[in-house]
Amino acid sequence: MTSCERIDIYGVPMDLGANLRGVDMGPTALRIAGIEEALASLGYEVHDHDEVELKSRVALPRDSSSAKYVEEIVKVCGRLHDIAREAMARPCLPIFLGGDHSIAAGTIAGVSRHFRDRGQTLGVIWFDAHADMNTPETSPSGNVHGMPLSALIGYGDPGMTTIGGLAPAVDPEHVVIIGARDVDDNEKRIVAESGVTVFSMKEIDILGMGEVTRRALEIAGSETDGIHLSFDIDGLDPDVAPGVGTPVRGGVSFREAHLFMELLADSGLLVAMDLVELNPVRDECNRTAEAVVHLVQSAFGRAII
Ligand SMILES: [Mn+2]
Repeated sequence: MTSCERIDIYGVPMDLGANLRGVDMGPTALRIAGIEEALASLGYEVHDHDEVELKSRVALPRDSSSAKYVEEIVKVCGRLHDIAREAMARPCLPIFLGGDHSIAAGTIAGVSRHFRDRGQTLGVIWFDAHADMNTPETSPSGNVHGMPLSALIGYGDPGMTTIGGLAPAVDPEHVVIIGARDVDDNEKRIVAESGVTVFSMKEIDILGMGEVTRRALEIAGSETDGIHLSFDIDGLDPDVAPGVGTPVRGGVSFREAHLFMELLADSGLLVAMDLVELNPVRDECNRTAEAVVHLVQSAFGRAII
């Protein structure tokens, strides 16, 4: 189970960081798939705060810079920092429904700030097909959803790296990426020099998900006071999760993801979660959202026996 009996859900329908539109409908799809009821059925007190208000790209001038829409994204992330910090102090376990992955630059900064104010440390597990460690200089696309993790550890756009004012937001020593299989060439250099630990699909294949999760929990959880899971749905194999903007073949299977979530629940270390990059436009009758809700239940302690 988790550290808290209360779960607060926030929808963040932001698609400014992604290339394809549609992830702004992610929160709605997860609600239709029954995320609130699924968590309530496990005995949690669940509060849904509806959508965080933000501008869609329709309301903004077209941006084709090396970090598209970054000014607006930084504003939204600043608000998410405050929301996450307040939620942690409530106390509750916040779940942020994206939206594209750039929102994690705000949510994780806010959760980390809460811990730091108490002399504590936050670990991060970044479940993803990508490393999300580009900077405006290295990114081939300029899409900011490929930059939040590097921003959290101090690389990249000055607005993105200083959300909430305390930079870097997290210590790379306690950051683990799981499921990576598509890392840009220039991004590889940042990954290597940053000090984060990466368990790519190769390690998952060789070691098995059980051992990878055990090691990940050790790195993100043994010298920290809790783990923020930033779950990019594209980390799952496209056969399980077709409803994403950037599918990459050869991903984490349903069974592997279940095992990961169950072991995370067993650890008791989960303190906050992002569920991002769900794109209902690409989905088949909402089955990706339904699979995700099923997996989330495992992370919150639904046991087989
Ligand atoms: Mn991502």
